Amino acid sequence: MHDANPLDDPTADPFEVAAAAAAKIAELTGVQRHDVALTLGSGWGRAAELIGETTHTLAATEVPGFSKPALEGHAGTLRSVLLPSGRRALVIGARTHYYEGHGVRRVVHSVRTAAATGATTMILTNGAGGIKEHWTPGTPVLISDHLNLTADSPLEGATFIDLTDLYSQRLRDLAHSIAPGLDEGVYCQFRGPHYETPAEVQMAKTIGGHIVGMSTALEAIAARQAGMEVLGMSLITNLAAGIQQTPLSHAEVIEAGQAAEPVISALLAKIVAAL
Ligand code: 8IG
Repeated sequence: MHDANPLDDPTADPFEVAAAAAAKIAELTGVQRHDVALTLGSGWGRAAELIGETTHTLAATEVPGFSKPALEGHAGTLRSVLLPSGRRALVIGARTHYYEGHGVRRVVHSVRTAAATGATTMILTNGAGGIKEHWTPGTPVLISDHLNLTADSPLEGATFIDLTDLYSQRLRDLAHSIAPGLDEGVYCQFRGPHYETPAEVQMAKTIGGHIVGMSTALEAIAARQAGMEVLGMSLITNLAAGIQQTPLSHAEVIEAGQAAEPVISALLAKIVAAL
């Protein structure tokens, strides 16, 4: 059994669905506008508690266009958080991955909804594999740029969007001012859900990639299209296939995420406080 999703109607306008979702969030929370939005991926969840006071928690399924979570441990919630500054954060704990096969409109719906609530800053986080050997599991890395290897785009038709400064230099400078040792890397989005072969990891390295993952690039493009400033951060939960000598396991990824969570969540909270 499944509920109809308005985004599955090919004649629907995805921006109208996002506007309807934002209106629903305003109705259910009484909060008319949000200033910043955060998508919290594996390992980053605790940041929601550290950035401010959660005043409302919605099941994503209450809001038009959102999908049921595909993965246990990916809480399907949207939270409205009151920041100490008085600003409002929308915390998205309901990511739809490209590999779920529902199409790119569903993948970027949360980002478009965030923009429709008024958010002008989009913080995208994820758990990912590292190509640089010194990135031990638990290392947070800023995303400096991306390679979109999905062969897809959230943009439809002749929509030409400049991506030169997609991962905002201003926000990366801000992050560095809070965590001077923070490393940066180019994020490679693969389709997944399989992890890469060692040869694919070598390809990613050769073409300039440092981080391998299955989200974020498509979301970042949609955020830029919506006019938002983007900050991207990866938690390296494993070294990419062939860089590490043992097979990758989902359990290992979850474990590394849990161990690093307090540290990286505190880091992210400091960044949000400085926005
Ligand atoms: I966590 O090694 C996590 N997500 N593509 N490769 C890809 N995605 C990931 C990986 C990884 N680790």
